[in-house]
Amino acid sequence: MSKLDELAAKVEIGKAKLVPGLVQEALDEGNAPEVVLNKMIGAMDVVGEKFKNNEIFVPEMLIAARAMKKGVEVLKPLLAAGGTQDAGKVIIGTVAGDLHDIGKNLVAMMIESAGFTVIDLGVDVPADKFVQTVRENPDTKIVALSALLTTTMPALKDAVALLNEQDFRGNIKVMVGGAPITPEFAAEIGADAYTDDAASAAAKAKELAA
Ligand code: B1M
Repeated sequence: MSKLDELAAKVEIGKAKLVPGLVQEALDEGNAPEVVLNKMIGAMDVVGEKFKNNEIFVPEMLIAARAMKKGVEVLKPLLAAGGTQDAGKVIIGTVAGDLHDIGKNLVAMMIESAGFTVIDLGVDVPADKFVQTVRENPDTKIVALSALLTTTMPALKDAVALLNEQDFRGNIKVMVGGAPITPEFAAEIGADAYTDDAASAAAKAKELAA
């Protein structure tokens, strides 16, 4: 079994203590950080499929997520080896009712490495918290919202709608993303941009803030 396959297998079964070492070994074998990250994302897709098929349950999903987070910690300095220039301020969070944060954290990390100052509001963020945080940070350039559940797509819609009503809306851009979100849905709810992964989110943020 290759080191990458071994890593994926350990992420799948949530071996948080072994995953950082395996990430390092995969890097030492010459695999690019992005390749190692994508292998772990693939492992989480397998976890999701097994959950959908009732082969595993929420606790197993949770320990797999913990293991992946440990692996991402090893990759962070390599993936986020970005510029130091101040591209502006970005407020990010996962919308109300949604506790998924691995993708949001990756987006935050890549945006930060693109030179932005990131205010991460965490998960389960009520719509008015995004508004309040923009008011407290009038130099905000972008608000970035993540949603991972079809059941929290309405919360994403509500948060964007609330942002769209504000007097400051002309001064900020709103970006959305997450597995169930589509470019069509993003346009329909009045967001300025949709991207489907963390690297393209960072590139889009630079474009929007320019
Ligand atoms: Co959840 N979960 N989960 N879960 N979970 C999914 C999302 C699911 C697809 C699994 C499945 O059934 N196949 C399914 C959703 C189905 C649906 O809505 N259609 C699901 C479900 C049902 C649930 C619960 C409802 C289960 C239950 O309780 N019965 C529950 C809900 C809890 C809640 O949020 N209220 C739940 C709970 C959990 C855990 C807490 C156990 C755990 C999360 C832990 C954590 O995040 N700290 C968890 C996990 C781990 C998953 C899976 C297995 C993995 C998610 C993940 O981290 N992926 C997931 C299945 C899957 O994704 N394949 C699943 C890796 C991550 C890098 O990808 O987050 O997609 P992702 O981020 C990507 C892109 O989406 C994008 O960039 C990232 C890649 O670069 N992106 C953005 C994300 N945000 C972006 C923002 C942007 C731009 C791009 O701009 C602003």
